[in-house]
Amino acid sequence: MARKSVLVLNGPNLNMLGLRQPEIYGTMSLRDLEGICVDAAQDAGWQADCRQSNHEGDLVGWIHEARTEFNGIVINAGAYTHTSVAIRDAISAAETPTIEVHLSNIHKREEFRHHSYLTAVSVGMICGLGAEGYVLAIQALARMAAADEAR
Ligand code: CA2
Repeated sequence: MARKSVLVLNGPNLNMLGLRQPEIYGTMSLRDLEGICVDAAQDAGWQADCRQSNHEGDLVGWIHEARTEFNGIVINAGAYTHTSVAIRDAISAAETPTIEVHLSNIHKREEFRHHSYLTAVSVGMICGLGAEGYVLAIQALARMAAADEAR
């Protein structure tokens, strides 16, 4: 039987991880973060496909792809979290369990970061735990899928 797979999406500017603002986002690079996600998926018996884009349309297209190609989505949409009805609608249309993650605690930061368009269409949201949030999101998707299958 084919391994289940999770699509891990990172949005705008997350390619800068480890290069700037370590006091907010830590010292880990995007490549390191993606490696951690691949390992977490593997530990859960899944595989992870990690992608990053600075363009909203790329993220929308990949979310559409998840409808038929992936068993779950982990998404850090970066600043699009706070602006993008298009990404929200794509998550709704994908009908694929989605967990929103943020490296920083968006509720401890500027007011404009407190609202997310994505939380209401996601299974849940994890913020403020750095890379650990991605690991927990992958583990949660795997456990939920296993529980669904056992029913
Ligand atoms: O905390 C998060 O993960 C965010 O999604 C990160 C976004 C921000 O707009 C959200 O409010 C919260 C920004 C990502 C920018 O990443 C950088 C990383 C290193 C250096 C500069 C930017």
